[in-house]
Amino acid sequence: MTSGPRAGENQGKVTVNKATPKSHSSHWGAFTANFDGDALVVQPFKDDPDPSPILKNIPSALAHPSRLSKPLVRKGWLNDGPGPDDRRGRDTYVEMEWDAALDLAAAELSRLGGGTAGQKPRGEVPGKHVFGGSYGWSSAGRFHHAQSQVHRFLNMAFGGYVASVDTYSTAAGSVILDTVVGNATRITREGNWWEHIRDRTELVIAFGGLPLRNLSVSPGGSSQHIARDSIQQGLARGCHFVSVSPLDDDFSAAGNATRIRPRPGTDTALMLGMAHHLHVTGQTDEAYLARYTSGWDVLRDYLEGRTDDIVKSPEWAEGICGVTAGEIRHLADEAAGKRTLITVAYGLQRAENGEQPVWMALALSAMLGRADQQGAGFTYALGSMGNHGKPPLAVPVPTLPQGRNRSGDFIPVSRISDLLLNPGTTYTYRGEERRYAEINLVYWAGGNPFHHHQDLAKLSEAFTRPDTIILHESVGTATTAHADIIFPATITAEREDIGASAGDPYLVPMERLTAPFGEARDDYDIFCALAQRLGCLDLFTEGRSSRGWLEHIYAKTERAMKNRGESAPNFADFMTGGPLKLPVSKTPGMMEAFHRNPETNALTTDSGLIELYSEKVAASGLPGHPAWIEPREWLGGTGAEARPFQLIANQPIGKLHSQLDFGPTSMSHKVDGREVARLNDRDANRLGIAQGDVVKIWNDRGATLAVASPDPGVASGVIQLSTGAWYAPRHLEGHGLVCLNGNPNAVTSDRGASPFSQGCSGQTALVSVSRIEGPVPAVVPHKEILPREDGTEDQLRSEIIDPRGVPLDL
Ligand SMILES: Nc1nc2c(c(=O)[nH]1)N[C@H]1C(S)=C(S)[C@@H](COP(=O)(O)OP(=O)(O)OC[C@H]3O[C@@H](n4cnc5c(=O)[nH]c(N)nc54)[C@H](O)[C@@H]3O)O[C@H]1N2
Ligand SMILES: Nc1nc2c(c(=O)[nH]1)N[C@H]1C(S)=C(S)[C@@H](COP(=O)(O)OP(=O)(O)OC[C@H]3O[C@@H](n4cnc5c(=O)[nH]c(N)nc54)[C@H](O)[C@@H]3O)O[C@H]1N2
Ligand SMILES: [Mo]
Repeated sequence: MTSGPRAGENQGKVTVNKATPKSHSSHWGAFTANFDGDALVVQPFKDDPDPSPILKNIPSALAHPSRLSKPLVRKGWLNDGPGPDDRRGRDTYVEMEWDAALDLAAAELSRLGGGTAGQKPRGEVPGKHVFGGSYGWSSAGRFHHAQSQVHRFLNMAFGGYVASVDTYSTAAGSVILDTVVGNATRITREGNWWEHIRDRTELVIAFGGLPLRNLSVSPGGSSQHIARDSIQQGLARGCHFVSVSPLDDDFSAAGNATRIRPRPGTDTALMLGMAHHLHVTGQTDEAYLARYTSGWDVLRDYLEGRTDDIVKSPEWAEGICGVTAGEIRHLADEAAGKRTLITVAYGLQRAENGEQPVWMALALSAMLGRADQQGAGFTYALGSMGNHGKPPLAVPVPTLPQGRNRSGDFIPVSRISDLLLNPGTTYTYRGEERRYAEINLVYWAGGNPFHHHQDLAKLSEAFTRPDTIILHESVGTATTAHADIIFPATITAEREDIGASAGDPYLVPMERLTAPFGEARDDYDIFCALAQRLGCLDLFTEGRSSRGWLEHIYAKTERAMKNRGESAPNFADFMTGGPLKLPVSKTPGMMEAFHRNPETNALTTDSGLIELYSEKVAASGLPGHPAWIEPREWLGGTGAEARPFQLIANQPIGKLHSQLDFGPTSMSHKVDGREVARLNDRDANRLGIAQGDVVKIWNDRGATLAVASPDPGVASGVIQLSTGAWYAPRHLEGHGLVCLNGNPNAVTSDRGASPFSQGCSGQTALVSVSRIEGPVPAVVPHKEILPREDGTEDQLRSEIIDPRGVPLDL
């Protein structure tokens, strides 16, 4: 049986034997850890063939000066109560005791309709003014997954909330694949591609490359990094790798690969040129196209120029993408003659018209056919996430049930600024017209929108609009500096959990390594304390403590193992027994089954086939087939006259997103604490920019500073600045608002990828680049991103009981 709920159970009660090594996990790797004196010693999981250097960031989190130890409340909110407030982002914060801060938050939740879900008036849409989308990766560990926790809490306290759909990772790509192959998740996850690359594939064409830095990460926990070995064994067997990318190091395994550098955003034209060549030279697999696809005739007409008088010849493609017609023909010929795998990284679809390169790559692989050959075909985002291309698991992994969201309202996740700025206005998504809700309360836990969203000046403006913003965070990020009530959250090292990721072969017990920092509490305990005040504690906890929940969610996996006749330890033994190997599924994946029999295993598309033409897409106003659509910001367009560089804002090598940006691996990739931007060496020469110069990267949306690194491995006209630096906007004489630390989202655009998917398009942006002359301001250290006030709580206590004259009704 489980023990009863104990809200705030961590407080002062934790004793941990710190010397014994314990099992733990992170999004970038499983590991064991123990203390040697005060130092946390992290050892990669013994069965991980290629552990990530990002593991070295972990000890820095334990007591970093940016950690939050007590609840904080924004001074303006304390003084004036809830309401839109343009001081957000430039206000100071006051420390409060837990009970007082929880009372404040509970009063505000109850003012906005929070309380026992069952007491809602009939007919009212639950939580319609509460935005709980709360996008973000938080930490590995499936029970303390902050996003699940906040969703569950809002479902229990309000009966629902305005949610978010899709991800910043993939939205344009997922929406199009859902439409034209029926299920984006299944085509991404079902297929043993790394094994095939090792043993069978003859040619891999990787749009966006196969960067090992990205493959170090799997959401929920990562135990085995197999990409490097698989690629190297494939190379040794004679498999040819072609990395199509503006950055040479997007193919980063040792060994020879061919590199092709199209202009960013033009891969669809390159693929159309290949397709045209295959078609006119009779190298298409017409039998495959007839049996497995619909709409080939429409795409063929488009290739031939029958619909728009433009023949999509390799010469036409060369004019757009900059790759010579000869190279395009050569690649198409090679693909037709070999067992070819085509993959497209997420990065390409995080862009305007991001649907098109994904859809066209699928079409190109259909034209090549080879349904019966393992190791040939199309797979989505093999180079983007460590758990793709591995066989799916045969048993379910633990997750926290989130309850039911009865609101039914949502936004496509990257519409956050528009939601807050334009309530009541309409937009389209997947062919439907929708309307933005009016939001009073934003509740965020486990994400950093001032890392992940684009056009951060616009987001800052959007965050002035709600009445109240409540946030759980473990460190003082730029998002905390825009919130009203901040609850300090523990990090995984300070609690128990279970690490798991779809497709990752191990279930990893995450033992507690140390006591919580200061007065930080688990997200679960914070929600328990609020649920208690709102009268929905039992609903939220179902009578379980954290450990009770862990036992409960582990039981599902344990049962499934036993049903298959495999042994599984009981919960207590599992938690101290190290990573548990899980069985993998032998059931054929979606595409394999479809290829075996497209009638009995039809896809869940309108036609049951791979759609090279889609009525749904056509009805949304886009061309109904994959097409070259000129983006607003690209190097071949008129915008490039004023802003001659294409920024690539890709994933950082030394960290996951903004997490542990202060850790040693992350810091080793910076100069003087500032993010580094790489640009082509000849471009740098031309502009008089030398290694180590600080440059301003800017456009009409904003500006950010970075340290220049000229590099022949970067395509001409491209400047690469990875995401992750903590946003630190400051007014600089003569320059306006500039992020001193090098966050690229100061300059990216938050326009939707298209009216169909409304996906994040933040991977690229046209910018100007110039060297900063004269003295350069220092970076803002992590610990100063959130401005805190000293010891004023007592003076303010009289003002904090009753923010808007609304009595606490408990
Ligand atoms: N320009 C541009 N922008 C991008 C991208 C890009 O390619 N280009 N990539 C996008 C992509 S793919 C993604 S996924 C997003 C990532 O965006 P996010 O997922 O928002 O980024 P993280 O830095 O992982 O933010 C997680 C936050 O949760 C906090 N946290 C960690 N553990 C816990 C916990 O247990 N409890 C609580 N309460 N908080 C916790 C961390 O301190 C951190 O601040 O960024 C997107 N933004
Ligand atoms: N180390 C590390 N690994 C990570 C993450 C991290 O933060 N750090 N984040 C994880 C997450 S949440 C996600 S979603 C995935 C993201 O996976 P991706 O989105 O695939 O990763 P990115 O690095 O943003 O993009 C991959 C590459 O695409 C290339 N690219 C960009 N635009 C174009 C284009 O128009 N054409 C071509 N041919 N190439 C282009 C860029 O050179 C870039 O390096 O990574 C995961 N892995
Ligand atoms: Mo992502």
